[in-house]
Amino acid sequence: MRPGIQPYLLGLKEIIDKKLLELLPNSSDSLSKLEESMRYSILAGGKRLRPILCISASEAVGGSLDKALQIACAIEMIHTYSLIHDDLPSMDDDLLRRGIPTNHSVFGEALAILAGDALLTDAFSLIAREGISNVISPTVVVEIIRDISKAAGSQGMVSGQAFDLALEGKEVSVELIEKVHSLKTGALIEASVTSGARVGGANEDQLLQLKCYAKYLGLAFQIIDDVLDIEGGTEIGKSRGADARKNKATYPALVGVERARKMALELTEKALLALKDFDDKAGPLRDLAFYLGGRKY
Ligand code: GRG
Repeated sequence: MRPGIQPYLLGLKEIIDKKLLELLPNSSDSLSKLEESMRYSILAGGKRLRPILCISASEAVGGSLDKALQIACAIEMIHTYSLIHDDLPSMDDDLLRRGIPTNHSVFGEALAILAGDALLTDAFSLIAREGISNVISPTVVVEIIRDISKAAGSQGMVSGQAFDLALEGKEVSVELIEKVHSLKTGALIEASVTSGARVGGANEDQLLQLKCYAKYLGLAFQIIDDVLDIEGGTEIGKSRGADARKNKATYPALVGVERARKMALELTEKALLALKDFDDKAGPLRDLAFYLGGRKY
């Protein structure tokens, strides 16, 4: 890993956190439990991987951080909604997320559902506003909305989650796991990269290459996530061993931890290869692939 990547990630995380705080609704009404519940999960932390990917993809094609920042934050809001809903009693029924009690354990199930709904909906409003104020061309904004809504909805993350729930306890093939992962996790990661690339002014070739990078990266990320569910320590911020307890179909459950790690490494190499035509501006994207392929949390 390039020595500068940690400060780069930390620096970006700080900028993203500050902007998220600014973008979240904050009425002076101290009774607004909904807003408190939204802030609780957003400010609980997280690696901010998707917004960082969005910004780094924009920079890789010559775009600026400032222009991509609001879109990047909107994607993090969509990701956080998915985590809140994923933890609900009717879904994974988890008590710990990002190292603290899950949203519904603190605010109750109804408010957790609403906080997720509000984060998802507000995110699209924030994206649209970038077009209205002409920070980004309205045509590009529409393309971004199309990419992100497809990735998050019934053709992406939501259907991946539905498959995931339906497959609990069933025997599945590696191909099927891959399909579920690419919908549940991969789609939003891909949209984070393409959105950033669009903001930065990517041409069609660059978009295709970055899509390819994101596809491999997303899969490697998910495989390592499954491995960490078995091997990770408290730093993973959620209850370890949850996949096995719920009889979830995962790579390490099917092919073993060692083979799963090897697969993640191979995918990381493919992700890097997809960037071969990019210059040094894609350095952070390359470093992110290395980092994710070997991450410990
Ligand atoms: C409820 C519509 C709906 C979707 C849920 C994203 C998701 C789909 C479920 C999360 C469950 C899970 C453990 C997925 C595997 C990989 C993943 C997305 C992990 C969480 O993302 P990170 O590691 O989390 O980027 P942080 O907290 O760092 O943002």
